[in-house]
Amino acid sequence: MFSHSKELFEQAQALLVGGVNSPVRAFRGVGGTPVFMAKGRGSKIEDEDGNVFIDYVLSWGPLILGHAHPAVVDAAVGAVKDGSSFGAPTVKEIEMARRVQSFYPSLEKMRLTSSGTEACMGAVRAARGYTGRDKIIKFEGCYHGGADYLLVKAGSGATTLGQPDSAGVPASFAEHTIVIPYNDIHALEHAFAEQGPRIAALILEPVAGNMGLILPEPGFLDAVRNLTTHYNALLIFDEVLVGFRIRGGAQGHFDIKPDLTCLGKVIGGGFPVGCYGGRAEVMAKVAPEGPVYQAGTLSGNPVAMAAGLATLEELQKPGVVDDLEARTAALVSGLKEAAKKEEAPVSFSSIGSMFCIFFRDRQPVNYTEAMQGDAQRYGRFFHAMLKRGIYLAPSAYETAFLSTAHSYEDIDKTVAAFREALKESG
Ligand code: KE4
Repeated sequence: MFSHSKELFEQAQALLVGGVNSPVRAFRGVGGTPVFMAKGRGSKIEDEDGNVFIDYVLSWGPLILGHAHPAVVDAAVGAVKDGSSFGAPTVKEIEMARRVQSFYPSLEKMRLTSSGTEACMGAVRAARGYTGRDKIIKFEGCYHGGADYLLVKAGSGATTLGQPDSAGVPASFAEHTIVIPYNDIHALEHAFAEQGPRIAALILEPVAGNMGLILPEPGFLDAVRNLTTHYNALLIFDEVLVGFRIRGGAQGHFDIKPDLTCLGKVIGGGFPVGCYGGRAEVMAKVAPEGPVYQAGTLSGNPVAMAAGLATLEELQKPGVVDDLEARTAALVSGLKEAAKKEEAPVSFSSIGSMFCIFFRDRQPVNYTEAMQGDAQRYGRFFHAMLKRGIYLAPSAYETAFLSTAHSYEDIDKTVAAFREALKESG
């Protein structure tokens, strides 16, 4: 079933570290050989052996319209025919900023980048530049990309590989990073009581998607907002992963206004992208207006802007998000029913067009509880689903995504495969 992927993986490992260009793709969290993908269309993705899968990874979130959506393909091809990059301002960047602001009014001013990592780095640096303070608070299991001082108790691939604190990061680089458990208001109050006047910012995933999908407990985000305001620290919502997958964003859904927001993934339509922005007086600190330097050769790239604009345009059409969320809810309720019939020790979380299956009898509320899930069983389950044509994240610590291309037929097939895979992986 995967003979060509196996050959290709041999070749890849001779040249590319771990045979991949991002660790979580290496299947270390589930065992076996990574599947080399050849093409995608709609909800389906096809590997180099010709196997076709219903795709719930969707490039880790960006492909909210599914693979190769005609509007996105046309926009990107049209843009690249006029030149792929200029290193100069373009109209598309203004259009993207306007579109982003229509979804996220809290972004009074913004800066486009080429990755979520750069967006998070830019936001933290702007916060430090604006406040003149050094300390930042992050939460265990939240992942904000690859900046040294954020790779501390990080989720996603860092946790998948069992290295939430990366090697190669000098202790001095992380000494200003305060890490506390997600959803732990008491720990939050204590951290601020101890360090409040020195805290530049608190950065968090308002809905955590990198230790599985973990929702904020009632009152948690209010506490985060009240404490940052009280101590004049800035609140940064990292919505790189959940952005545009929850109506109004997590900030709209929970009605909490952050000072800065980080975005990415969806706004690039599958091309490299990131964005950070927020209060105008904070962003005024960023070069060339202010002294906080941040730059990028391909920032606001016209091809990524065209693909992202086509994506957002589709999302804003009447009924599209309603339908996407209805299909997500239908899938999750089908999975829950199947799990009940199998009396399997699994729990689920979902919001907007995302969901997560935990091999744990209760939904975790923080990193420690997420780590108590049965990761070995998830590995067996992952492969049982894979051979039934369902492609989930090759890690127990990620989030699954739907696209507008996922059909009710896909959903029925997924639920049927799920029931079989539960039995097989037991
Ligand atoms: P990128 O630098 O990968 O574009 O974005 C970093 C990032 C920042 N913030 C959040 C909340 C994120 O989820 C991410 C990246 N997400 C992971 C998957 N959960 C990317 C997949 C990978 O690393 O290969």
